Amino acid sequence: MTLLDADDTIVAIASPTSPAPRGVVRMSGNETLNILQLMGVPSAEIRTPRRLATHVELGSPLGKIPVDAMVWPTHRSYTGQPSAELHTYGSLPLLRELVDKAGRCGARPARPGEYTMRAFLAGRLDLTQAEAVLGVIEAEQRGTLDHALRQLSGNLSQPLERMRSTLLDLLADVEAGLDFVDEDISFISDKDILDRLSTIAVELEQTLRLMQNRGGGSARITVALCGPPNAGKSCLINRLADQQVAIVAPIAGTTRDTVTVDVELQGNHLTLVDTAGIEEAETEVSLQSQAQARRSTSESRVRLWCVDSTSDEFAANATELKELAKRTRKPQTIDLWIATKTDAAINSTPTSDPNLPWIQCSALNGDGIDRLKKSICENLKQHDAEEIGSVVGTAARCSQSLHQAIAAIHQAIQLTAHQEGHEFVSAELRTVAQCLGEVTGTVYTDDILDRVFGRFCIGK
Ligand SMILES: Nc1nc2c(ncn2[C@@H]2O[C@H](COP(=O)(O)OP(=O)(O)OP(=O)(O)O)[C@@H](O)[C@H]2O)c(=O)[nH]1
Ligand SMILES: [Mg+2]
Repeated sequence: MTLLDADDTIVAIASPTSPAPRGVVRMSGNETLNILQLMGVPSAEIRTPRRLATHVELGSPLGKIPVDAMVWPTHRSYTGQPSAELHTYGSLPLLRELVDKAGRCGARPARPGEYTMRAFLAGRLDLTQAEAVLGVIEAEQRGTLDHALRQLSGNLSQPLERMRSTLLDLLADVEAGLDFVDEDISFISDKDILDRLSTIAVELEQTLRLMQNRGGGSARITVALCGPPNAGKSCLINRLADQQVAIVAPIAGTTRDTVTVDVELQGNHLTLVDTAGIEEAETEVSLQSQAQARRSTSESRVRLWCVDSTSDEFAANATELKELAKRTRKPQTIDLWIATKTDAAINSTPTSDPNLPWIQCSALNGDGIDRLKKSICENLKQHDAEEIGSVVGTAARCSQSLHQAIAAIHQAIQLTAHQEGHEFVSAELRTVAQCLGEVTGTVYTDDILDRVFGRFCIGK
């Protein structure tokens, strides 16, 4: 993709290629209005954004088809160019005919991501936001979608731009001094440089970490059910999945292999994992199933720690599990505490540890199950809201630039600390500014644009 043909008028089908009641053909470029006019859409006189109910003649055998044309006649549009959308029946052959007709009237077929690239070139979006558009299109679950939307609203580029701006101020101060080196005038002290650099370094490292956390963000979220044997884990997974996926029996040690099932809870695509009850392994089979259970427990994003509320050992089990949870939790882990079988609890459920907010439920009669589902979703949402994060593509593209920026900033810190001369410091700062600019797209090359927009589908 080169920037030179950003003035051509482009056309493409913008709706999914699967059958749908409505389909959309999108056009962008300076010739949009003329091309529409040639297609029979009376647009020559349009001066402000307008919706027209009209027809386009596609010739025999299709004839005249009704089209809703949305027209943006000036640069005040998504792409920063005159543009239009033709909405009609969602039939793919018909939409292709419409594109062909636009082609015969002077438009050329759009390449992947070309609309979003034009929005970027027009300054409507920065590069991380352009990638967020792709993130929104590709999002399969609520959390990923929320991330993409936050990135689209600038939550990643704004802090990076702020850091870059702080850095450019610093660079200006350092370079101002270079002209007066002979007179021994300094505009900024080494201590001041070090303080400002350290602050940016910390922020950059944090941004990189958060970005990488999100690296696997498109994978399904796993929710493990764990706890002692006979706690009611298998019964609970069946209830949550609304189907019989795991064997339930009164014998402790029923579940050996982990059992998984995919479910959707309020827009979250989750994989539930039933695990073997935690116990001392005495046989080879038990050794293996305990190892599997441990792996699932430590790798899962959400852990439902199940404790039998009818058991005399409730308190002891809870204490033990709490220790285990603490030892195995990662920064992203969500631990929820489930008191099971409440339908059969004789007294009110013992909740011996006031630090653990127990969710009381019965897989048998369904009590508390909705509360549990809600709690899983709310916790996921709250955790996601706390992350800056980025869409997966941005993380992959930008990690290298951020690594380079961090290396250069540390180099600048070393040079300053050893009083090596501000001209060397300024060269490193320029590298940092360049790398940060590449992330947001303030500094870009055809190659970067190819990498970003080449992953889009045509019509976006
Ligand atoms: N009353 C009542 N009994 C339950 C409930 N949930 C499970 N049970 C019973 O508890 C016993 C054990 O249930 P499971 O779901 O197999 O327990 P588990 O935790 O998977 O056990 P392991 O696979 O051995 O680790 C079975 O007899 C279930 O019928 C519940 O909510 N209420
Ligand atoms: Mg089981």
